[in-house]
Amino acid sequence: MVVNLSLYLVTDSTPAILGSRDLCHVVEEALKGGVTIVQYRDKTSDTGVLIEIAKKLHNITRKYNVPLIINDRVDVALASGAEGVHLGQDDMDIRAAKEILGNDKIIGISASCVEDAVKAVQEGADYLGIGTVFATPTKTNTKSIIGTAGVKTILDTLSRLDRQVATVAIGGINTTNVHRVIYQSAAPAKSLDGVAIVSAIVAAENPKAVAEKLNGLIATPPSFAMKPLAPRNNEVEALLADVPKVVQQVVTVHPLVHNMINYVVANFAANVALAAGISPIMSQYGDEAKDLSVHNGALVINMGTLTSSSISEYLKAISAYNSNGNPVVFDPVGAGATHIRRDAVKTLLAGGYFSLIKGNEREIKEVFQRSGGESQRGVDSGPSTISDNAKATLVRDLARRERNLVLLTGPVDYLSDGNRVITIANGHELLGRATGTGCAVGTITGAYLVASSSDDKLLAVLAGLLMYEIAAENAAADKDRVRGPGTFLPVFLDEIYAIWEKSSKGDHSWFTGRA
Ligand code: 3NM
Ligand code: MG
Repeated sequence: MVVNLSLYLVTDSTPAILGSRDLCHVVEEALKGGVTIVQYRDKTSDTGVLIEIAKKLHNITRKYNVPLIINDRVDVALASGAEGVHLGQDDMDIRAAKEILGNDKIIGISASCVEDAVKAVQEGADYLGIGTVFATPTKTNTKSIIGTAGVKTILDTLSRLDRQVATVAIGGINTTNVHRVIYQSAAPAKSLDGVAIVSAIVAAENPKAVAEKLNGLIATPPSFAMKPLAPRNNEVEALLADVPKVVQQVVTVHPLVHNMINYVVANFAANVALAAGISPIMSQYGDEAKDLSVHNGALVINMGTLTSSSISEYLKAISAYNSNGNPVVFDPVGAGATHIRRDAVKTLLAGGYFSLIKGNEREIKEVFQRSGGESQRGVDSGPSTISDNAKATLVRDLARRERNLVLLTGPVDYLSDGNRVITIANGHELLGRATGTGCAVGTITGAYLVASSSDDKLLAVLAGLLMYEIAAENAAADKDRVRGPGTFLPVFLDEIYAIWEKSSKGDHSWFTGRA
């Protein structure tokens, strides 16, 4: 049976989600909004009531030519004439269910790990519900939170089996994250066929409008989608040849960068931006992003001075920029320092798509572990000790998993789009002696991501980084004026400005032989 799983509604009759509304009415509204399959999930009602409601729901779903699936209860599915059942790992096994229901009914299975998923496919499941993607109040007794990375691992394994089955992801999916769930969970040879949703539709004030919105999002590719490019033979030379052109382009465009940046470095980052021909705005107020994101600008999330209200403000802003397809840079400052910051990293990675994640070695490691969900290995402790190779693998794996760019900064920087890994040895030791010099890289790279017209987003970040680090080298070389960190900073700004001045005239001499 061919079933359209693209927008899979799972019901919930509890007061916390349904409220005092009529379930049949909510389901019909959702069907009007374009839900493609409905599961009646009711863990508390008695059998008689279950069958009665299932029959009513079935009358409605039939009008819309949409299959009705019953959660857990093969008997209720049979009695109500529903098109199938959805079984958890602790419910009746597939073979027994098939014997009772016959072969033309749909059987869906919940899976939260590769083993469960493979077993279900081998036993003949028609589709899999993969989750829990994100922690959700709708189901708190979940086996594990697997994130989009966990979904991707399962899809990747399924893609190699002989028998192919359809899949939906479930858990905490809503209009703000549906795009990135579909995008980031896609394995090279297998993507989700849909998403399963409870509260975002059932608890909505207007279930029809939310279903319509979700449907529209599912049908259009995300505007932030990034295509990693295959490395060319002379990759590094080819990239470097384009760097001064990108710098010139940014200078011409004069892009806006919205910085949600820590208060220690806000002033310095704004000065760097101005010197580099970038228009900075510093705002911690998430709702302002709605207005700011309509301009062709970038957003920088720097959690250096996190407060109890920061996360919700960040999420509002990320959502606004994500829906416009404008770049968002994430600087997870001090990611592993406290449990609050570790949770913040998880929440932010679940809540939106980042075009670029930029951090030092410890921060990038932390992001890699946190965002993989509980199935990832534990947190490393102690000072940074990984080899050059391990750093290259880390940035490549994180970029591949998040389908974005990752920049690990240090004496040597590592930049990857998931295919290519570029190392950059430019810069100067004095950059590490003054605060804000790392954070300002977020502002610079955000500006370059939004202003570069190249399809190659890695090139954009590389150009911004090289401009910045060459300016630092130029400043440090000015021995007449620079005696240490204090005198370095103003000369550094002057050198950024000098590159701006040259680039605005099409003069690329600042770059020749410097990278
Ligand atoms: N099953 P919401 S998570 C019913 O992980 C259900 O198998 C899950 O609700 C699983 O869309 C879940 O409101 C609840 O987050 C999903
Ligand atoms: Mg169950």
